[in-house]
Amino acid sequence: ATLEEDLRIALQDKQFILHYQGQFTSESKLTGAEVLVRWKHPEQGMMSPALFIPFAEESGLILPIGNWVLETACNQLAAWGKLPNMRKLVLAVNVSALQFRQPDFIETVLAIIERSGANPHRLKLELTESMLVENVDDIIQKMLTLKAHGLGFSLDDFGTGYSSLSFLKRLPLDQLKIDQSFIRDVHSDPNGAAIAKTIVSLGKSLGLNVIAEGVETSEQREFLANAGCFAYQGYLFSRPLAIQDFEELAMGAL
Ligand code: G
Ligand code: G
Ligand code: MN
Ligand code: NA
Repeated sequence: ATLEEDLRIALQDKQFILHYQGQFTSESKLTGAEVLVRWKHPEQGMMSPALFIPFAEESGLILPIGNWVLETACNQLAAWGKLPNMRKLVLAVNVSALQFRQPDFIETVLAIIERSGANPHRLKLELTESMLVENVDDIIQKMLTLKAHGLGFSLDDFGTGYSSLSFLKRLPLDQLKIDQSFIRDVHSDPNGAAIAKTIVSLGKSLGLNVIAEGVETSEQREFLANAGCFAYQGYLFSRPLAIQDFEELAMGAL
């Protein structure tokens, strides 16, 4: 079978699952998670989205897959809404360019939220710079509409694209996510360290929350804290976890 056929079957047979990677404050308090899709392939085992998302984007299958991800994340949020330890957690969902560009993107997102009963204030959408360069006014309008319903926006992989500062300033973002390539270099490369520091202060001067991604060592964490970054995601804190493991983590059992 072709990859496209396999992906269609995967959708039908519910072969996708979500993993949850915690996001933490400088006091190591859990504030939420990024939702990361995996494909439980019947023959090849757990398959990374890095392998199938690009193809899903090309074939358009990212639309039903993306809807499934959003719906599953929203159902989770709705279930957590009833649990004291979980109800403040925010879920960050990756949105691909093709999804965001759909004329009915807003209606689709709002319908999923409505159906699930999730609190929209607990939902954050992760966008990347490359998807925001065309039709900027239209993009801003879409973001504003969803923000009016309570959703937040994070700019993923920040620093790897080509955003100008004036462009960044126009976007109604809530958060910048420093790309892990800069975090990795913080102690090996003075330029990496300078870039990470610059992104933190840039984000702050734009009034945005800044989160560092791919934090693996306590040295990196310390460097970031000194630079004024107080939100972290990375293996030092937690790997992406299956739902049961993530819930245990959130309940303080891990
Ligand atoms: O989870 P990580 O292991 O390997 O993810 C690899 C890539 O796949 C990352 O770039 C991540 O943003 C992307 N990704 C993970 N989950 C989703 C998803 O639900 N939708 C989209 N569009 N991308 C995702
Ligand atoms: O592109 P995006 O930023 O959405 O994808 C996040 C990716 O980063 C996922 O593939 C996730 O598994 C990976 N990731 C998260 N934390 C770490 C980390 O501490 N180290 C490394 N190497 N990868 C990480
Ligand atoms: Mn992401
Ligand atoms: Na990222």
